[in-house]
Amino acid sequence: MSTPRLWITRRLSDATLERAARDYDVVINHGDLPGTAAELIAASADFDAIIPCHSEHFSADVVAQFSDRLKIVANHSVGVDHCDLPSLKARGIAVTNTPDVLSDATAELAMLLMLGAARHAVAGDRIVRTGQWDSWSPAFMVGKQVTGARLGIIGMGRVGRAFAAKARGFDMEIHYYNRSELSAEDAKGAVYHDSIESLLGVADFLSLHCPATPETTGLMNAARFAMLPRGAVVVNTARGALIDEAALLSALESGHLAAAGLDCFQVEPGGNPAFAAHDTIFMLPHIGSATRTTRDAMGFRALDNLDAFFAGKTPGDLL
Ligand code: 8YV
Repeated sequence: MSTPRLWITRRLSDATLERAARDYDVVINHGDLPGTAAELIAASADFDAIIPCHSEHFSADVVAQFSDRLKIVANHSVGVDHCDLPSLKARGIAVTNTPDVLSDATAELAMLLMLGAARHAVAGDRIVRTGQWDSWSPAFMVGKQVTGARLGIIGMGRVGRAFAAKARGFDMEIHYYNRSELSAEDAKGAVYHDSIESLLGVADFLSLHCPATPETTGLMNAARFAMLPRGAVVVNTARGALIDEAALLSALESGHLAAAGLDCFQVEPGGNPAFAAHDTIFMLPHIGSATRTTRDAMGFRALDNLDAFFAGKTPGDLL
């Protein structure tokens, strides 16, 4: 077989691009803008493989217009909610993702968001930075202690477990909801709840680590925010679709929730402008996996999947 033609839709890490150029007939989108529907459709006629990010949307409508040339979509992401998997499967297009390698980086960011939200990072930074720090008192910027508190995790997959591991370093009491109970070896003492409602009742801190699917869209709505203990802190490094943002805002404005730490939003890029007025919301722009180490590992994992596919083997992360 001649060298497969590969389209890389975004500027991945240098090491990834070098390896891709060594092994494939590769075209890289150095402009680094998200691939449009028209570009994806055109690429399906010119390339055997695409490495996209979550910024490219393989909707049913787009996939229906694909040519037969495209054989594999090797995602540079663990989340695949941007891909209509049944449509891609029906077209005989293989789809892979990059699990495991971003779990620690994402868990680190969840920890940053949890601590920052709990301890007034937004207002504290601004007051010092803008020269408005003109007084101090014992009652000043009193936050919520993480050490020893109860942490609820929804979705105890790889990232959820990595976050639990870091939270154990803060002596947190870990509770989780997952579709199935973990083995004792994986749970490491975390308490299983067989319903989200049961988990919410004990979650002084709540962190979301489940994928966005039709079932999890709007998972945290007004009724469920109300089930959290008063003064709870909510962290989301998974997907914006999991949270009803208007309900989150109401829960913060009413004082029922103390704070939120968000790396994901319903609208990305951009986020929710209504959040900007709230110091209780510590926000980052979807950078959970954005460390040098992890970007290389994600790119290499996507290339490992491609290499296996074009060698006639089953890619390790075939979905
Ligand atoms: C990535 C992510 O930054 O992997 C995912 O699902 O959401 C992020 O960690 C992004 O998808 C890179 O393509």
